[in-house]
Amino acid sequence: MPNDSQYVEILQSKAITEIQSCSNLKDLEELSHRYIGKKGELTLLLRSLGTLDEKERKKIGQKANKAREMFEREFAKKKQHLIMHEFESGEQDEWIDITAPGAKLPKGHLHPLTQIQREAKEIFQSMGFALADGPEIESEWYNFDALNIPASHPARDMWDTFWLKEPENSKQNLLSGTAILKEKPQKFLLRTHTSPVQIRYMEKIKPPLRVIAPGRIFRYEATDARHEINFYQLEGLMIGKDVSAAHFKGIIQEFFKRFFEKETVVRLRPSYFPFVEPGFEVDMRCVFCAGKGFSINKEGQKKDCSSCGHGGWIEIMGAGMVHPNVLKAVKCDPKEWQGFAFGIGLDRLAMMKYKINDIRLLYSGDMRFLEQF
Ligand code: FA5
Repeated sequence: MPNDSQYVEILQSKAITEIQSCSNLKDLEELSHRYIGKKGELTLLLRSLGTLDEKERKKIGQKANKAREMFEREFAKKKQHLIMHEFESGEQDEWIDITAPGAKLPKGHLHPLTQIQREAKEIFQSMGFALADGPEIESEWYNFDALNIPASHPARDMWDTFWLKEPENSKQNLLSGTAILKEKPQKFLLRTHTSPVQIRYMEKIKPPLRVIAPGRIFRYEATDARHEINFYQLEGLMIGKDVSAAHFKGIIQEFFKRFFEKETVVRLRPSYFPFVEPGFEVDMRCVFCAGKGFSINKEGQKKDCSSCGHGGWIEIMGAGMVHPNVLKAVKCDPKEWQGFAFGIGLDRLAMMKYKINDIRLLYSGDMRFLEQF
């Protein structure tokens, strides 16, 4: 294919002339196929750019892109004109064939995150967990203080927070709450995790208890393939006289098995969260690179796996044994009661289940992506 500048100009002028002299919609659509269809002349020209050296590619590439843009503009203009013309001159069919089979209406479906949340809820509910909910606008007390993270605690930096402006009359708080809320004017924020629901639930329900609380949360942080500023977690809490970390392991293994419908490779590693002691994080082996941290592309080149940040594992949840101070905050005696809590990243579960390699796709609203679920 000739690909010098002159050829681009000739092609552009030929295409525009043909559009302008087109007299009906059918011929116009054919022109679209001929120039910008899969094997169209402009498409092939753009594809052949890769064979040129860098300088030529840049020069001819710019011209070819402009030619395509101009084609699309002229095409849209002409189409509008022809539609109006056909409508005005009554050329459009004015009768309806009532015997023709009806066109199928496009059917919507639930967003993959809603599907994931429902599946996870059902599994935990079948294991006897109750369901709870909490507000997305949360007070500093529930989100931090009651979870053993007082104002001066360095762990507050673990959650980059969207703080809200203080209400004018802070006594008329948006949220009802504990005695402490009533005594002390509160700062408000977009909750950074679902853990405050632990406190809200234990204020109302006394142990023994087991509960889950799925919901939306917010973090003021940079996004990448694994991080969003707005995402979903599912909190879990189980309190009893002798609930141990072994119970946690058993329940979570059973959850994974039922959720992924196969054995999955997970690992527990020690971690720190102020509201549990000891604390751990649960990682799942990356399904994109099978734990290698890289993949080999068609050309045989090694490519770092961006989904797991090259580590081979994806962090799915934080967990641990509920800290005595958290139990004390809800007037529950830690000498009598103990238990575990966990917070699962639902988006990460969706990524692993459906092999979605970038979390941002879940929030893109792109129908080509969403229609696959
Ligand atoms: C917490 O949010 C703790 N509240 C979890 C917890 C609950 C620990 C109960 C102990 C007891 P963390 O910040 O690690 O922890 O988040 C938990 C999970 O949310 C992570 O494992 C990950 O799966 C997911 N997650 C965290 N940050 C993001 C993000 N920016 N985008 C998407 N998912 C995220």
